[in-house]
Amino acid sequence: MYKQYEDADPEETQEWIESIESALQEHGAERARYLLEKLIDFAERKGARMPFNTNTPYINTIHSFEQEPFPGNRKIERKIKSLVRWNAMAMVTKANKETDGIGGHISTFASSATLYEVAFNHFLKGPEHPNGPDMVYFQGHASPGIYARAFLEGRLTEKQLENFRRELSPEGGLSSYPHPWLMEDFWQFPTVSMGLTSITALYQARFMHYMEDRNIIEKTGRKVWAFLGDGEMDEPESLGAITLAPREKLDNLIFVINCNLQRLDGPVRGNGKVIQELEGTFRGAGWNVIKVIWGTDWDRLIEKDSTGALAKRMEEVVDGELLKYVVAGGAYIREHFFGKYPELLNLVKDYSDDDLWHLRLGGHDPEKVYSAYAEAVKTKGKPTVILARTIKGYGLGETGEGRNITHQQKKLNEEELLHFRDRFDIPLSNEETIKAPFYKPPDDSEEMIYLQERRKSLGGYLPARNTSSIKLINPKVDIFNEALSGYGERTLSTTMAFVRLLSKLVKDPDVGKYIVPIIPDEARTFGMDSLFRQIGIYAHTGQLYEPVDSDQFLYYKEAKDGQILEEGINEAGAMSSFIAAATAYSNYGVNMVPFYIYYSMFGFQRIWDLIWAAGDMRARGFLLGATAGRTTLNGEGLQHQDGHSLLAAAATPNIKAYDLTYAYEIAVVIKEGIKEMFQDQKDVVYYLTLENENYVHPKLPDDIEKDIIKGMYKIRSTEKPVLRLLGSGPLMGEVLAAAELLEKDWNIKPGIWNVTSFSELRREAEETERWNLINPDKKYKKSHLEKCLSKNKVPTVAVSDYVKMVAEQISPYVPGKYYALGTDGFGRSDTRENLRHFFEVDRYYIVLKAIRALEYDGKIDKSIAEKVIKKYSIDPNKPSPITV
Ligand SMILES: Cc1ncc(C[n+]2csc(CCOP(=O)(O)OP(=O)(O)O)c2C)c(N)n1
Ligand SMILES: [Mg+2]
Repeated sequence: MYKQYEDADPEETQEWIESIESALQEHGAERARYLLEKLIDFAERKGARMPFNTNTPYINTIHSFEQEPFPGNRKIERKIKSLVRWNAMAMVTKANKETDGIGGHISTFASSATLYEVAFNHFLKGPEHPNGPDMVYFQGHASPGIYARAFLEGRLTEKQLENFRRELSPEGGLSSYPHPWLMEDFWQFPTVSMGLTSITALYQARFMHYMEDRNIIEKTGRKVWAFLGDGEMDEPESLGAITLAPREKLDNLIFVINCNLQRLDGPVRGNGKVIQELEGTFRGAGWNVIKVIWGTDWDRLIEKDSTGALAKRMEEVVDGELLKYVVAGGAYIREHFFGKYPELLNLVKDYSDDDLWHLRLGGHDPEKVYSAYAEAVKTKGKPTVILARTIKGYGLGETGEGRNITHQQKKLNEEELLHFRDRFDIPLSNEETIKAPFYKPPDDSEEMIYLQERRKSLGGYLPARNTSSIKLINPKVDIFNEALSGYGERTLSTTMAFVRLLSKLVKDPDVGKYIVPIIPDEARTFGMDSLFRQIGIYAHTGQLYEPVDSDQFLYYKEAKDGQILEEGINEAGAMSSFIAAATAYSNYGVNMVPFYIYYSMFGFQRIWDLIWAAGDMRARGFLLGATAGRTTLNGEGLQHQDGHSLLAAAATPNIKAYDLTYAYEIAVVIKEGIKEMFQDQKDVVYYLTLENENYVHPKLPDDIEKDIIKGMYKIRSTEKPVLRLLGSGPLMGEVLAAAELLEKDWNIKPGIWNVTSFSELRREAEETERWNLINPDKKYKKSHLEKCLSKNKVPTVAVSDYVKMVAEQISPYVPGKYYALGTDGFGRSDTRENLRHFFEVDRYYIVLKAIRALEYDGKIDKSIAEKVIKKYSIDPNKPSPITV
């Protein structure tokens, strides 16, 4: 390294350098590396402590003499790239000229055009490739460039480009960012919530190994490519999971980080060097790191740097200053970069200021980018990250290139358009240019023929999402029999009932193999350890040790073909695995059925953004929030007790959420979920809350299966309706007890309903109401809720172990006054009984609420409520659970 410029004994230093030089010349780099490692090892053993350093010098990892030759036609590829650049820029400019403020990004793709074009022309395998397509995660806000290329390829029309960010226009438009939900046969991976690309791509690559190791798919060398921004790498999810990749030997994974050194507001690391920082982090984690910093123009200077002054200067200059060079011109660069040392000034004495300003950087040099990709795809046993230095807003002229405001630039003025046209040789007249038209050469032009041939030889166009349908054989009906027929006198929790069902499902001869149980280190909590032995925990390397419990029947069994994904304490990673499995139907053409079971509180609250992305990605699978319910999980307290995930679930468009009471409900819902997602091919995710309270589970009553799915079924009706009680999940027990008290102590007999899903009831009621609104000429339709409750305007009291808003979702659609009891506020640790009393959802509060509801309706006298309070010792001075 060049940090210690002062040398106590230069002669001695020179001797050492010469020795290594001769080793390099005579025996090559491998031998030189060996010698250096030996020396370091020796010095360290003798007490010379080496400073820890994960960095290499600030130069390209691949030296010019090691470069794989570029096989393409540079001239034609430049033409194509220029056209893609132009159309991408024109698309955003037009959209914003027409509708000011519609937004879009020009400068990001301008910086990464070469990174994408080299990949498209030489590396990314398409859907018809015999080995199967690569999976490509595009940097979300580089979408204009990806659309522009698809336009040249003939996949998108001019009209579609015109309607960029105008998806509601009658002819259809293009979504702002990659959204499979909105462009289902185009985009595969939603990437624009920064941080999610890295972690989901990592687990996608890992899931590919899982599918190969379990012999569900063949190993054909498919790759996962993730194109990322350097600013985006600051998200904890971007770096938080990177150690997984070397550990799992994911040589199918390639990250390409577009290091334009800028994010939205300014530099990523003004006072440091983001490329070096990322290199250190990735190398430390065990990745193959390829830095592509300098273009071919710099090679000559680097070769001539006999004094090491250039290397030293490259090392010391910070990103903030490097960014200044982009905008300040050649004279400034000569003075401030090269002017620091006389040897450096001398090095560039033959260069004009203009030459200095236009020395090309690595990420804009196709030959450098090509050789990095070529090495990445050949690398065995570990993942590769390419750190490519680029310029944000490259080619946008003096107002846009490299400026801090460049990210916000949404259109080009006339002068800038003309400059852009000249810089990239777009064959348009001045008159045409200023209208920013889309431009596509004739199909028989050399560049169009080249572009089509390249994609054809790589297996067709990308991005492309596979929408072809595949059918899954039904699980055998008898799998569900046990849960449906109840467990007699035996008490058990819904979690246990679910686990019993899951262990039967994995044994099903047709479906079992495709079930993917995913757990973040809570299998024992949920009583799932029996599955360890039964189906094994997936481990790419198998089990290299004898587990401490090997003498036990249920030992911790890891296996190469293990079925369980045990992700450790890592909900974000586990959810990323879920996403990979839940979209395998599209990415691999195989229906995998993930069951991701986790501590309910650490689901929606912690990783909702990933769940949202799963929705966008059209995931299909089961999420199971176990140890759910604010008062049902009793000892754990505030940070563990989930009383609101159902609210988040209700707000996520394709989540079907259920809070279930009895084992038969679980069986009915899972059976239906498998049918809906894996036979009817609907893009929904089922979310079930599961609890750990033990109670008796009866047999499935007749004819209620459809009602369970719709969200509500009748437990008991009364001859003369006076009052309704709605119970949900484990609090059904309190509702039933309250009904008994009402009858015994107060001679009131309520009707009782079990609500399996407030959100499904609400959705259907809302949809029905909408239909009625816009169809005044048609016969009035009734929602399930209305059909169940008729027009009976008796008061309703609904109880759940969640915040009141969960039950209140249906209140606009319930005839009569509606009252919800719920568990708003921070949790506490105590017994279930005390907690339910504290949160005012126990049987006594339910009775009180019911009595008061009748009183408000003028049905009974106020004095009764006073008696209720007295009889059940309800303390009016008890602290409120909702005030903080
Ligand atoms: C989680 C999240 N936060 C903020 C944003 C808004 N955003 C969009 S682009 C951007 C800057 C991106 O910088 P960088 O990753 O360096 O990409 P570049 O455009 O420089 O290639 C920001 C902050 C986002 N998309 N996602
Ligand atoms: Mg950036």
